[in-house]
Amino acid sequence: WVALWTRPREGAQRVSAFPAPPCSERSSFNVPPSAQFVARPVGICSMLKLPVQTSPEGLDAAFVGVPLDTGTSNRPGARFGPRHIRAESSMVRSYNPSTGAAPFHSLMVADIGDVNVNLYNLLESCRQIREAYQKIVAAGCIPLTLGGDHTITYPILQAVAEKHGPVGLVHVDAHTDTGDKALGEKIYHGTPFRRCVEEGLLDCKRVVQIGIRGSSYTLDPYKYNRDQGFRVVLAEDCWMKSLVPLMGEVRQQMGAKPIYISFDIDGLDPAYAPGTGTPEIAGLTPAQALEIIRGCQGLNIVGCDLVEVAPVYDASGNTALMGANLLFEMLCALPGVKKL
Ligand SMILES: [Mn+2]
Repeated sequence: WVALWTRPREGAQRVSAFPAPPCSERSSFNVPPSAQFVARPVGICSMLKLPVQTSPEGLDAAFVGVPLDTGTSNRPGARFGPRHIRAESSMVRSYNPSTGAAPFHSLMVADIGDVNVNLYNLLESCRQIREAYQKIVAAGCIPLTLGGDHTITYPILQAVAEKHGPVGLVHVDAHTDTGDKALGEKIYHGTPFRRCVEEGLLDCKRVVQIGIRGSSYTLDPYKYNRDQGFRVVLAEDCWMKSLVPLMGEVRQQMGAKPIYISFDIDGLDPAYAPGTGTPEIAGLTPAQALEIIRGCQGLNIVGCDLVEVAPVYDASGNTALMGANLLFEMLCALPGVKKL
C-alpha cells in the first residue's frame, strides 16, 4: 500500500504548477504523501498517513497509540482517542512554515500501532505499557504517544526514566494529576505524577505544570506540588497573554538534560477541545498551546504524549484534529529536526 501512494500515475506530477514534494522513492526517510498527489481519504488510517511498522527498530521517532480509558474518573471514551487522532491527522501536512521545521528531512518516523492493554485490569495495563515503551526507548526511538487517559504517562515515564534517569517535565493540563488515591485506588488518571515522584522518575526542580485550574476539595490544592519543587502555572496567570516569555523561563529551568512533554487536551479550553473526560472552563487557547510546544524547541525532548481525547463528546472531530496538530508540533520540536 505504500507503493500505491508513493508512485503517482505517470505524468501526474508534471501537471502540477508546484515542485514535486519529496516522497519515499527519492528520500531515505519516510515522508507522508501529499494531497496534491494522493487524495486525502486514501490510505490506511495511520498517523499522518505514515507507513505502519510493528517494530521501533531503525526509527528516530514513532507515533504509538495507547487506547486505555479505564483510569478515567468521569466521562469515559479516551480509548478511542488514538483512532480518531489518526483519522483527523490526514489534514496535517509535512512542513511547518511557522517554525521552519522539516521533520521528514532528518528523522525516520513511522506509526508503530497501538500498545495492547487490558481494559479490565489497570495494573496489568501499566505493565504492558511499561514493557512496550522499554522496547521503544531501547531502540533509540523517541515515542510520540496518542492517548488514552492520563494514567498511561506513569508506566511510560517508568520506561523513559529507566533509560534517561529522572526527567524534566513540561505538563500541560487543567489538573495537576498528583492526587494520592480515589476510591481507595492509587492508579487512575488523577495520580500519575505522584506515583512518578514516589518512584524518583521526575527531576522535580525541572517540572512545570501549565494551565492548572478548577474547583477543588481544599483551598490550597497545589501545596503538594510546590513542596516537590514543581512550578505550577495557573490558567488564570495565562489568560489573555502570550506564553512566549514563560517558555523562555521554562527553557532556562529545563537546561540541557532530558525532558518529557505530557499534554492533556483538557489543558485547552473546552470551547476548543470539548471531546475530553474532565473538562474545566476558562482554559488555554490553541495559540497558547502552540507557544508552549514551539517554546520547547531546543530542549532535550526524549518523549511526548497527547492524552485524554475522548472523541464521542465532540461530533465535529475538532478535539481529535487539535490532538493531531499538537502531536505534529511536538514532532517538529524534537532534537535533530532540520530547519529549512
Ligand atoms: Mn491529566
